[in-house]
Amino acid sequence: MSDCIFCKIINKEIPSQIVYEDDEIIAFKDVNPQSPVHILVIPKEHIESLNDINSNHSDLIGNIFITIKNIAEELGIDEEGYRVVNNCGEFGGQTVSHIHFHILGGRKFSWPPG
Ligand code: IU
Repeated sequence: MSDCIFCKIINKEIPSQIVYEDDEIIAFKDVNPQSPVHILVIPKEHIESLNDINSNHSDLIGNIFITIKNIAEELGIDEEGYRVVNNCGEFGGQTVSHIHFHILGGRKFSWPPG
């Protein structure tokens, strides 16, 4: 999608600090980190939100979560633990309309979220 900031990151029209990339997924450092480790994992396909996934995306979503686990291992946050967040829609706090999964680590988080 031409006016999507994350599509521009995927297409390298906007620079980002990429930590992982394959044919269908890219992961990069969040520009406004909320924890010592804050990575965004996104599909290259422009899917607006969790509301827009369907059974055709089953493999993609599975691969995203395997990628999340692998990145957590590579960044050394797997043993102490980390948080994976998807914000969906206005009440969920979604600000970028291209589905993304936050990996947050390097500090202890509280529950429930605000
Ligand atoms: P949210 O779940 O939609 O609120 O998260 C969007 C995230 O995208 C947020 O943490 C931003 O800091 C991050 N981000 C980014 O990393 N690079 C950008 O160019 C933009 C937002 I715009």
